[in-house]
Amino acid sequence: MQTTTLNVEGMSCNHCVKAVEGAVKEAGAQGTVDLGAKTVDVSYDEATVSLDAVKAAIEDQGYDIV
Ligand SMILES: [Cu+2]
Repeated sequence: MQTTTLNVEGMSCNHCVKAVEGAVKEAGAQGTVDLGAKTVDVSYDEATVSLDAVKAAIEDQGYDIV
């Protein structure tokens, strides 16, 4: 299991938390948003999930990874 922290701009409320965490989950990973820190802790199995796919899923929701 691989863990990484992404810095994500544009998250402002619980709807954003749900959108981002849901997108990460759909990409096959687990995400935990920290709204105050503007970060997403992502856990994933690098054998089956690519971090690029997780990032793309978040960006597809309209958020920017910085
Ligand atoms: Cu929001």
